Amino acid sequence: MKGWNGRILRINLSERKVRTQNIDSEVLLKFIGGRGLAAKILWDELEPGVDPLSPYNKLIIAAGPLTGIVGPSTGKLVVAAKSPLTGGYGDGNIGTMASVHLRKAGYDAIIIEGTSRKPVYIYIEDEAVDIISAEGLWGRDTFETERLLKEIHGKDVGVLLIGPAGENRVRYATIISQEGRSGGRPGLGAVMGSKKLKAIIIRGTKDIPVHDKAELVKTAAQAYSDIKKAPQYDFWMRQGTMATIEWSNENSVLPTTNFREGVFDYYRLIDGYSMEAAKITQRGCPNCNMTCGNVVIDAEGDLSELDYENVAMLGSNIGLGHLGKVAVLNKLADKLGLDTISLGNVLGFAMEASEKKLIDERIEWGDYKKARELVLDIAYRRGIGDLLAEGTKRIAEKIGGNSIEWAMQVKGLEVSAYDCHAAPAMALAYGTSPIGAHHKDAWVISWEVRTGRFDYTREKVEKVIELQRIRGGIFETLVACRLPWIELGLKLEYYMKLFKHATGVSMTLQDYYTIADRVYSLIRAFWVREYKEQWSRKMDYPPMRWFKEPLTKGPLKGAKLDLDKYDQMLSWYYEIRGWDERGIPRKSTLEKLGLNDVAKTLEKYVKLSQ
Ligand code: PTT
Ligand code: SF4
Repeated sequence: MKGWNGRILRINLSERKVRTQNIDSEVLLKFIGGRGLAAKILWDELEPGVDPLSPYNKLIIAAGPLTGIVGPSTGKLVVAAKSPLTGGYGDGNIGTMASVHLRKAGYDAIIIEGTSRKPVYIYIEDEAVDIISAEGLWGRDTFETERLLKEIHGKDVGVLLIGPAGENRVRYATIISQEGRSGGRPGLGAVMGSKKLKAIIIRGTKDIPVHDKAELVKTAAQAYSDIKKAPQYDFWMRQGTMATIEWSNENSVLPTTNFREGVFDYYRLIDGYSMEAAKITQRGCPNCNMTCGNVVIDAEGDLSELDYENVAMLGSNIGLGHLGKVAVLNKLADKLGLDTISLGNVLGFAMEASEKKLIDERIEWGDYKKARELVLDIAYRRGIGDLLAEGTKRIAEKIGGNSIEWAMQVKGLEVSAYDCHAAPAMALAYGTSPIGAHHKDAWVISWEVRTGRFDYTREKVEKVIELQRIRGGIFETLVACRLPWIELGLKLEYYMKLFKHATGVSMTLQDYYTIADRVYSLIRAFWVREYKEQWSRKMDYPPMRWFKEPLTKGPLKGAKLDLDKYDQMLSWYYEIRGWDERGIPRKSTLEKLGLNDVAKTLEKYVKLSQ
């Protein structure tokens, strides 16, 4: 079958063995690639209950049929594993030249298993795979490591690597590429570190097989042109995701002081216009004509690449209204390999815990000097940093009080930068995201702000599911960036056309929704198999702060969520998905989605409803 390479590279670091395996075309058609393929491999191959930081966890790096081909923003890869932060399925999406090189080297995915005794990195050049000592690289930051590796292997390679945070198994360490691309929020960097794997370097020299190259190039050219013609294109090129700071503040969703509030008095000092004043260049992922990585000079005179999430979480959420200083914290996170969203949550949580005297450390809101120190302490697990490296859920369990209510996480993964005191649909999106509280699967907030903040309707639930099907299903399995579609309105039909020209397989949007639902139910089955009888619908609840503590400032002062009404939305959500009242896929649903084997296995762990 064209469109896929049909091959996986399997590398066992304990045994230092490398082999390639063919992937069944049936599996590719059922799961497509990226997240779909990764979830299928993890379900099939992981023993339930394995320690995510043990040799028995597997790190999956998976492309899809659009990855690396000519087409808008197709330079993306999915990284996945059992998460050390949540204990469930975890993945992330990273823009990197490694995506293009992986496909050109002749693979659709890499499975890394086992653990090396000593630090190593992997060098892949088409069929040749070397496991090389990384003794001289261990301990170095991600920027320096990438520079050194490129000195050895040349610039024409793709690089995925970890920093000290991943080496020290910080539970929200990520995988970094190209000095500012980061993927794998649920601790995928820690998984890599636990395998003593510092980096993966890939060089591919072949053509990516496609079904109809001429039609593919024609469709891609039209799509690129539509992107450039979008009315918002020029403004996007100026501010990228940073424009969201102003929007979020206006709509009272800008996370402020650990999500107590949705407005920040100093938002102007960290918004897209402040960023423009400090911007010196922009960069981005391969094959993209709307590059959104805005690079500014930080308060220490270094370069730092800013996105909305980074600035909201390391700015307003910790009470810091100084863009240059926020940029320093962001640069450190990139160099050390820490997820900025969880990091901003942890710092905000620590500041609140200090204020409430639940920890001895004194950390004031907006205290940049202390925050900077803590970022380093977390990455190296020094002093209180060792506790903070565990993520808000585990810290709350340790320090007690009612802190679990304001540990802003779902299933252990910290929430992204949208406050939900007055956004029930967005709260549901966080609650039901397949990796814990991340906005990537259903950024429903902009639709919700346009259509009504305070109602808890079935329509909202349907919208969340529609977005999950498109964002979490289509984009995460084709593996392409979703921003051309969301931000500049590129039509979804383009992706179906690109898929057809790449693979020769025709699919309607509806067909694709079925695949998305299959992947969602499979991931849910993975979670349930891990948690067994401990699984309950409460796992899908957002943080209690949003239900119990109203906003005290801004135009929506007094707003908070209603738990009974949220529960009603959750029931509708389960009903539409074909899951039971516990949020567990029904046997009939699994069978309808062609997951009969999954149903059989899952039944060994929990009683399935019909
Ligand atoms: C993503 C999450 C996001 S989502 C942001 S900013 W965003 C944060 N970025 C971080 C960073 O940078 N450095 C760091 N050390 N940690 C960071 N953590 C946070 O990680 C990212 C873009 C963005 S920028 C978004 S929305 C879109 N996300 C996509 C997605 O998830 N899927 C997809 N098919 N396309 C997407 N396009 C956009 O990609 P995670 P990236 Mg990222 C500095 O990885 O784990 O999914 O978390 O990959 O290459 O950096 O691109 O306002
Ligand atoms: Fe990467 Fe941004 Fe382009 Fe998406 S829009 S591919 S995140 S540079």
